[in-house]
Amino acid sequence: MSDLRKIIHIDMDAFYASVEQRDFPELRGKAIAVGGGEKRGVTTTASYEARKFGVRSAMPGWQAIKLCPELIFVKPRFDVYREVSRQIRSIFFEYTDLVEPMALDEAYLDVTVNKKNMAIATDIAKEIRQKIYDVTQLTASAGVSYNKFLAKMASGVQKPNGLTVIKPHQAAAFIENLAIEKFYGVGKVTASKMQGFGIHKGSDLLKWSKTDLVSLFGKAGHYYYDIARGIDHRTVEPDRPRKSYAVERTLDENLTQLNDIHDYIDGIVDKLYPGLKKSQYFGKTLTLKFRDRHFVTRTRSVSRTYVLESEHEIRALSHQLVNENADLMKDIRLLGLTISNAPEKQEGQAGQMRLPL
Ligand code: TTP
Ligand code: MG
Repeated sequence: MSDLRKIIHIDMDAFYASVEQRDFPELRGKAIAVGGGEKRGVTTTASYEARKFGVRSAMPGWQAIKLCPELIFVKPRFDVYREVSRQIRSIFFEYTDLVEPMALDEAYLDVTVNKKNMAIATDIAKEIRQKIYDVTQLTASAGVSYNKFLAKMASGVQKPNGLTVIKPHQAAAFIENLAIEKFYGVGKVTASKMQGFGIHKGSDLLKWSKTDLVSLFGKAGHYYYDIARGIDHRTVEPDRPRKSYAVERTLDENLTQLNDIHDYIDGIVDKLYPGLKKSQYFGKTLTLKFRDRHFVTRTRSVSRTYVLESEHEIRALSHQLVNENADLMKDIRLLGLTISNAPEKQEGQAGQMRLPL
């Protein structure tokens, strides 16, 4: 038994553009760009037909049409992309709960241990690609390897509609020949700086000591040193659904007066409520936490049958909890409020592009 992990990286092909070509058959086989338009705005992505002309993500519309005069601009439909994203994620969860979404169309899966007890990660990747196609009529590319960096690099090798495996004994050769600007985590600026030092591909990066890389690139130097050797210990971090949202404060001096405690609670609600809105987390239970000078910590809760969404109501219930426990409110040195008990199926925010460092 080896203790190597089995990581899969999945990335949909020309995601927004493929969805548009799926839903509007007249766009199939055509060079299309989603977003922007000829006069203004930028391209979010382009169909592979358009990429042949050099049209790319983040390219201004005027430039795209210059490269490809027959280009068709299509307006994005984010609701549809989000729906597809949900569909593919539920396929991932059939295999493992260790799913780390990186974008709507992209995720890492750790299938070392998986719900189907499948021994071969490549077989899982094959099945997932097939299921994605069956359910969405869209293609995805997959990379399989023993860490995130290599799985990510692998998924790009045979795009579109490809599956690439990098086995441990293949990693060194793969990295040695990989162009430095293709390394995940090496941005444009870093790549050109590296090229200035004669680092054009993995084999060049391999010659540099950790000390030198850190002195040139700061903390990121550790990462560059490791990935040149195929080392990446980052774990697959699932988006765990939030269980509660809390704000608490330790007080500078103990509060003895009930109205001071009420004032302080107002301040905590002022913090809590915007936080709930920002994280889009609302629940049915409000909990007051307080600690006295003997370090005895107590909690008192109140629940409603409905989700507490009104700031006014949360504030009123907070004061009510203080009043109901007025006899315990002596020499208070910590106060906190927590909202919990959200209805099921509240979705975790779908992580934005996260940098590896
Ligand atoms: P990507 O996976 O980077 O690109 P892609 O799926 O279009 O093409 P491929 O993976 O085959 O190379 O991004 C996924 C979607 O995110 C993409 O379809 C549109 C959107 N996107 C932007 O809105 N702006 C950008 O700059 C990029 C790169 C992507
Ligand atoms: Mg993609």
